[in-house]
Amino acid sequence: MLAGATAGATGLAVAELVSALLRGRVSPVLAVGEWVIKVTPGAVAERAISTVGQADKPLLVAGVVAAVLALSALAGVVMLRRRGVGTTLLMLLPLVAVLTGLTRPDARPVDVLPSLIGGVTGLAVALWLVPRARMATSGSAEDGPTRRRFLTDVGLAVLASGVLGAVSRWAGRGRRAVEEARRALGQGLRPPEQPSGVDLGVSGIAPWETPNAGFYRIDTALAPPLLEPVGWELRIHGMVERELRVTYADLVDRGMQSAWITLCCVSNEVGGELIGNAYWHGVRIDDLLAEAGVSPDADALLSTSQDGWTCGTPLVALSDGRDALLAIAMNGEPLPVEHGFPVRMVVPGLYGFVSATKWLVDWEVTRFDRFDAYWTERGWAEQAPIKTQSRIDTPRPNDSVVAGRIAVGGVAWAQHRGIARVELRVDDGDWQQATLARVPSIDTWVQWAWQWDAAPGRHTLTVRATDRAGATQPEQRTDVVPDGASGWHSVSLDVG
Ligand SMILES: Nc1nc2c(c(=O)[nH]1)N[C@H]1C(S)=C(S)[C@@H](COP(=O)(O)O)O[C@H]1N2
Ligand SMILES: [Mo]
Repeated sequence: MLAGATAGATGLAVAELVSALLRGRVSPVLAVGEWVIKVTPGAVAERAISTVGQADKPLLVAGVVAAVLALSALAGVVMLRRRGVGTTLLMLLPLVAVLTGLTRPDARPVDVLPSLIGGVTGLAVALWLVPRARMATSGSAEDGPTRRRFLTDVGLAVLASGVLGAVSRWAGRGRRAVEEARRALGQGLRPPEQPSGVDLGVSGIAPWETPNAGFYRIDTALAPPLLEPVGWELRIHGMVERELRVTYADLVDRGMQSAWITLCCVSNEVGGELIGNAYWHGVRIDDLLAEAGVSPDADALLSTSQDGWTCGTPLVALSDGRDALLAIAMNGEPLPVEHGFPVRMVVPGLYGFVSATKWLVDWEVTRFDRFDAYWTERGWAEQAPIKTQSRIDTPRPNDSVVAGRIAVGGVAWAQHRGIARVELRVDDGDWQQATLARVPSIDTWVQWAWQWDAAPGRHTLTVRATDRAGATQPEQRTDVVPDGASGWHSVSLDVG
């Protein structure tokens, strides 16, 4: 039991350490704890809270740790008789952590690493200690010294786990401090009110407002930079009349503007999901640039993040009156750390890699012929306005549906030009006009729907959109490199 529990403790400590080093929002223990909260019936949770009060969360965490130690102890005992069964039991623990972690909407592939590495470490410790435990308790004459050695090994492993645990807490302190600062800033914010008519209420279409937890994330950072608002500063320099240094408090004092803006990645394939729509709250970029006084010879803003990522944005797009924002809040919450806390850029109409710098710290007003930004150096375009796209969200490819009336629906986008029309085609039939939902501006995606009288057989649905400038999406499929995919999205399925 002692050998098993020690293995469990070591595994836990290593998992916590890996998670802290990856600056994960949740460690495996917390992920399991949050999952327990999620699946606990409300009445039970209510009773638990009224019994233990504010101690509910620490108790839950302690409970998860205790359960891991108890199950590892059991696994240790089982391993004495049936090694395979004991090992399997021990491996179930990290597996549960991985599975509960993956049910989170913000789950990423790297999130499996802490549990995996912790699990392997725990197993190694068990395979090392359990045979010694057997020797120490075999009842022979040499029991004394073997037992002492076993206990020394256990002591060392427990000590090592304690040190690792302390180091993990120390390594995770940056993330905790930043999350605390975020929470404090969130006090005055409220969730946005969704404009009426934006959601058609057709099941299967992506919700018009993308929740933060489900918002796609693209960046070059393995662990997100951790910046505290106090001490944050944006340096504005280059071809300007006045260099400026703007603090977080300066930004807040300038007064905020809010806008619904759909952000989208150039790597989004036709029909892809690297797109989301949020309510952004921030300071107008054109105001700040006007205050710095931009030289008439400049045509670009080179922005740099704290981790050295760069992007080049045309000054025209930042000063033609559109809602280009230095955003500090997303959907009524301070920016999530993964989405650029404390300050990022959002520019309607341009792909993220040329406009949406997260963890922003530096602005240089310059000329495109004087630099290559991060992705431009790697073969992507220098300028990249968003291409008009439309996507079928329902039905899904290869769904089996019954003949009759079927709701077909999805989203279409052409940020800062706006969507004028969405059309549907069944197989090689005529184009049919879809119904469009309302939108508050030309800067967001729009939901569309169309009623299909489906006849039995295999069918292919194809969608195409036309922007408000009158341009219809070309049929020709192009790759995402260098400036975004084009082509029509289609879905094939069987109607029975
Ligand atoms: N600092 C930094 N900002 C960045 C990136 C990055 O790699 N580093 N990626 C950009 C790209 S390619 C996109 S599509 C958007 C994605 O923003 P999101 O992760 O908040 O959805 O952020 C942009 N801002
Ligand atoms: Mo992107």
